[in-house]
Amino acid sequence: MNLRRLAAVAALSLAASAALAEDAPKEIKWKKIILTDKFYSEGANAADFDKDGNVDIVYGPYWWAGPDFKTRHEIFKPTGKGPEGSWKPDNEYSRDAFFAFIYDFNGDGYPDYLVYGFPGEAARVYLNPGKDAILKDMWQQRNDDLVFFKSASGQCE
Ligand SMILES: [Ca+2]
Ligand SMILES: [Ca+2]
Repeated sequence: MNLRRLAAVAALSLAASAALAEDAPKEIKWKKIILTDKFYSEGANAADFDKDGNVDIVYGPYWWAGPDFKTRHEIFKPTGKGPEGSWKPDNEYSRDAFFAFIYDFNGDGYPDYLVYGFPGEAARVYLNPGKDAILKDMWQQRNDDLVFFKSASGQCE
């Protein structure tokens, strides 16, 4: 990239940052919502899984529908030895859902769920079944022929 182009990109970045700063709310408010009192995962994530325009939350084997997050839906059976398949929060790690990532792996427009188990355990992809089937907890586990990511050269990562 030549210096003139680099300067133009930097100027655009600064202008965009300034515009965003002017539109940013002056006061950020937080609302604490407790999804569950059980320990299922070290990570959580958010996406509009049912495409109703409201952000939903995924945490371990479940997702909660926004905007009130009161309805819990199962993606997979939790495997912890604690109550309702949970893990002991004081001396266990979640072995089946350590990290949670969201990506549309099959390109159907619905966000899918990539969950990493505890280091050394399996990572799994759960495909979002779509608007009608998602409320029936019909997520499909897939580990076979999905091409996860390609680099700019077309190589699978
Ligand atoms: Ca939603
Ligand atoms: Ca998808």
